[in-house]
Amino acid sequence: MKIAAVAGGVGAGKFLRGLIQIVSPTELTVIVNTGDDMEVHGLHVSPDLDSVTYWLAGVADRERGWGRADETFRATEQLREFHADGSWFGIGDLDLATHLFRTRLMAAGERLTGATAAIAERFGVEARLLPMTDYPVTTRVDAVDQAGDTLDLHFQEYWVKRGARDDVKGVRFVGAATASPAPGALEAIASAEAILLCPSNPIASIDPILAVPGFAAALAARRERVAGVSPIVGGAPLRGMADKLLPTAGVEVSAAGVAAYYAGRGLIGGWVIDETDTALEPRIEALGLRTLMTDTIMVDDEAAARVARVALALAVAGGS
Ligand code: FO1
Repeated sequence: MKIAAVAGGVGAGKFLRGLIQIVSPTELTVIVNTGDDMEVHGLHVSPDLDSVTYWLAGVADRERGWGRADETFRATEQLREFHADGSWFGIGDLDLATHLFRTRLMAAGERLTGATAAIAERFGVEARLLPMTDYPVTTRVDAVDQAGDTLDLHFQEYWVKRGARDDVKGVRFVGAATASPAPGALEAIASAEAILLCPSNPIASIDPILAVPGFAAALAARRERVAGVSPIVGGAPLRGMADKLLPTAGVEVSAAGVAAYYAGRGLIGGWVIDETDTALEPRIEALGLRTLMTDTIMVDDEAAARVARVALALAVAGGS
């Protein structure tokens, strides 16, 4: 069965690691957010692509969520002693090898799509990983600091450098309007029997993908076969900062709020929610969505496989 998945970083990685316990990874194409990509120390860093790669390869740090297991940060510690620009971003020593390899490939003329495929292949990842686009697209956060000054921040400056302490006024995806989907991405959505929207941050991870012309229409054309997993459980994000960003788009921080956010754009036919959100089911069904409930907390691969099985069943139940 051909499957396409639309993904951010850590939540998506955990979920996809579960998915490949129950389907052949060779059937899977993952379209990944690159709005968080950043140049640090002259290197092209793609946090969400790397998170998905590491989770699928079984080398992710399960506690931290991002980066590699058994990681050290000696190079970053040295860079901090140098007071190097960008050294607030904690690049692990093993992770550094990925960025060096990617940057070299791209300097030699490879596009991000080709570099991503090469990295995935080196990690033994059998799923096809695609960046959302080969064009530069950057997620910028318009914020106000405690002194009342306005800030225009790269997403990683907002999240990592400043610890999400600023008041967010809006999020923009610079470059998205003139970008094109990576080769093969729209075709993967068009030909999949099931399309899964991973439990990722709707504003920071999924919206950048939807901002690239073509993706929203491709999903809408297959909406009955698109099932999403709520990243919000009991009114709080599974992890990350969705609770801070959703209100900026006028979205209620609940499984029903995020369902409405996607359904209002005609993007999904099914929505998986956590058992603790049972009371929200009538509201979600009133949006015209099929729902299924399970324990969506992905404590291990087995739990993630259970969530993936439910999402897959919901997508396939959407018919042709
Ligand atoms: N997240 C942090 O909270 N602090 C870091 O220093 C940090 C470094 C980092 C390096 C490489 C990488 O692939 C991810 C990294 N992340 C770090 C995670 C990242 O900022 C976010 O989790 C994602 O961009 C959100 O999807």
